[in-house]
Amino acid sequence: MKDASPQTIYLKDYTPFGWTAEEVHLTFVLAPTATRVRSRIRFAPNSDAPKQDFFLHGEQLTPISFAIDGAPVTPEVTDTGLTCAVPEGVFTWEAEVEIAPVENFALEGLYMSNGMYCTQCEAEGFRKITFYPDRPDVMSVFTVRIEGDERVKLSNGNPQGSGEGWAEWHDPWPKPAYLFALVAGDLVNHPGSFTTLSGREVELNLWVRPGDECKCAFGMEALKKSMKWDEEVYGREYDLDIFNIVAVDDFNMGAMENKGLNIFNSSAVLASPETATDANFERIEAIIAHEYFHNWTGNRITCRDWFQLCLKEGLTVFRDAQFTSDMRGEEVKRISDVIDLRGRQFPEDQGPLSHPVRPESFQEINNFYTATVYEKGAEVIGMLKTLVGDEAYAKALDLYFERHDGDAATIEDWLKVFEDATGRDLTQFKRWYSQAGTPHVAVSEAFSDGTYTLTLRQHTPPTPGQPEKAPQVIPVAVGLLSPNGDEVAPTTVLELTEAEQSFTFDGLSAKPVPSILRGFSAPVVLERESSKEERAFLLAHDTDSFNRWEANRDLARECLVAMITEGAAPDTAWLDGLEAVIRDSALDPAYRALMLGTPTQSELAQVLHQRGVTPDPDAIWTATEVLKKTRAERWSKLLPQLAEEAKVTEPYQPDAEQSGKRALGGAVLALTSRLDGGDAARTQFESADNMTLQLSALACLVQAGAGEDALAKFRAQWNGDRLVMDKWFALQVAASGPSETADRAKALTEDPDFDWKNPNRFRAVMGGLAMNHAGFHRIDGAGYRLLADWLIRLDEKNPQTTARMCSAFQTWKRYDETRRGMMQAELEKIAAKPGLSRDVTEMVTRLLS
Ligand code: 0A1
Ligand code: ZN
Repeated sequence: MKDASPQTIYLKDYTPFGWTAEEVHLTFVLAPTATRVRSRIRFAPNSDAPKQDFFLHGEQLTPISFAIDGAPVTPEVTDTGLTCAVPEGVFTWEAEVEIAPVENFALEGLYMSNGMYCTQCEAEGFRKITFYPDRPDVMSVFTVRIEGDERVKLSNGNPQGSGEGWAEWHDPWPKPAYLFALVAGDLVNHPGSFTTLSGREVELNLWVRPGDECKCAFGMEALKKSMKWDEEVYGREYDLDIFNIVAVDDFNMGAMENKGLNIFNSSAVLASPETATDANFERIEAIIAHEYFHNWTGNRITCRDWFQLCLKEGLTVFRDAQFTSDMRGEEVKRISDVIDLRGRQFPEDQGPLSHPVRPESFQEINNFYTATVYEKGAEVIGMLKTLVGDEAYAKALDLYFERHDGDAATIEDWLKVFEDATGRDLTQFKRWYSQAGTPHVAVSEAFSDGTYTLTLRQHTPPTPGQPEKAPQVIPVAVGLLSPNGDEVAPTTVLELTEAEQSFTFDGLSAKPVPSILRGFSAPVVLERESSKEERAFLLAHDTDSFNRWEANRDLARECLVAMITEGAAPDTAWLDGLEAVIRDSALDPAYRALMLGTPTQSELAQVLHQRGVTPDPDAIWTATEVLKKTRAERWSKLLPQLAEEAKVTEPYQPDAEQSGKRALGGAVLALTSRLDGGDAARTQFESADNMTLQLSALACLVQAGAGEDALAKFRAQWNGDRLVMDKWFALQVAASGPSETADRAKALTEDPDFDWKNPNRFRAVMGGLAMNHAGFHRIDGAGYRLLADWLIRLDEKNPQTTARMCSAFQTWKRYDETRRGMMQAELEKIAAKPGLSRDVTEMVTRLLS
């Protein structure tokens, strides 16, 4: 597995492939240990490319035979591919190879999950299936024949014929190899259909293992809603006769947008009220939309090379966020996305793994499916839309689809479309793609003679390989409120382009209160000295619901920081201000639930670090606990009232309205459990008829140290359900107290159901450990050791999932000497492991740099 000297690949070195692949014919003769793959490809010289040797990627393939124009040839085969002498003009390449899907635990290429064959080819998995120019700019029309006894045999495109033991598929749309897919197994389907805007009937199928049929209805509806939304909002119609989705249990990521044959981690598609939570339903709806939207942003227009990954991912995340906003409410979606961005992308951007939205070099592309490429990539598109306006955005997108349909495009192409559609020069804006790091925007203000002046200063701290940063274009949405709470200046977008710039507002009768960065108009850290009173004022009066929430978050953060660093008591003035909001039954329960959330412990660690204070995980945990207890006691009368308001009397629906109520109810129950030792939670656990209520009650019981019998009951009830059992594993680690987290996690790894080769199960325990801040950072290093030992073990089977989980150590440098030393030692231990994969080698090298 070890690559002796992993190679670094650079964006600047891009050269096109010397041939085009005119058409591709593949035949699979399936067998678990000896699948035969025959390929027949017509290659033609590519006049746009420099002269080069004919090289095809190929890894872990057993060659059987090769021929060119029907005559056998003997290429030179290495660990990474082959070279071969080829004729001058057009020629037909044929190869036969053998692979062993049942031995493939990396879950890349063709592998088996519960006896079913499936593939994962993004980013570079196709080279584990056959020899091929496995790069996204080589697009071809694929015809696929599958031979095997499995009842269901699927590939991309439209079915072309089938008979006893075989099936053929033809995909008329040229595509890169990373979008190839094959599935074969004894699956059952949940059917549906969709009529497109132009009246074409599309057959829809959701394929699952027998027994999972009852978990399909929601996913199917989500698919139909996505298809309709993309027609209505982006004018994009589906382009094949059939759309298949398959659920598999063993999958490294959430899902994959293979043309006409999306493959999903079963956790990202299967749901029923009894087995999935509201959050699961919402995630499923978003992922189904995301994969479907890729059909245009990713498949019809793909990426020239993997450096352009954000071209498809940033845009598709942006589109799926728009979809969720439309389905479930804009304000709640925006707040949730910002919480997620700060929780995952900010730490990445502020540590050793920081990289630009469009990286310029990599060793293993799988390591760049990151929050920066995805979520910051989506933020960049949001800023572009804010800067040019909605109409111009729509015009630019139309032009993008018109100009680049069928292309493997670049970020330059994308920005050019906006320049051409709007006449705007985006040279400076492009820095968002090339400069890593989170910009900080400092605010100062002045008021005289009715003129209010806001001065904004931007500064981006250095990141690996980028010591100096140039100013970026930052859209700062600002509104002004008068001291009595009226809005005296509605939201305007200030364009900060210089290192320092002032903006004035005239004709004001009194010094206003500014509401800055409304809707989180840019992914930056806002630095502003403002009084508690002013924040409390915004919490009570801001007309921008995001900033109203943000004011509360700021107050919560300041309160906790004061408790941690000065031993201060909780800020009761803030708690009273918050109480007024929580009591306001005119406000959406989901919004009120978000208001009840507090900054996570890792977010607090980040804030302290930014202020030059070494975070102490135990002190952070204690302060968070004290605050929760204080709130519970202070609001003891209010809680039953809120619980009543949060009750849902209608039959379960995972819609925004009911989910919002249950979210509020869950937050209230968590506080109530601090007072009653878990009595209310036990009642809810016993009577729950849906997973949202059952699981939130169980979490409260475990958290209160009273969950053992409930855990046993839960296990007995759900033993046969893999997805629910993942929750059972995850919750115990996530909800345990800091002193016992690592021991819990260790004990769970000894459980007979800890199937560590299954990424969902591995993540349930090890991800739970890494996310339990104080538990992971236990001062004796037990958390670090346990995780590192398991990462070393998993790497032998599944480098991709291992490498992703190494990011648990990405903040190691911010802690005290003892913890820092222990984390460094664990990272060095991983790095020293003989035979370490290229994926993990790159991650630990970057982490240690
Ligand atoms: N393109 C998919 C995610 C994905 C990426 C890589 C994978 O394997 C390395 C698998 C899936 C998406 O954005 O949904
Ligand atoms: Zn995607």
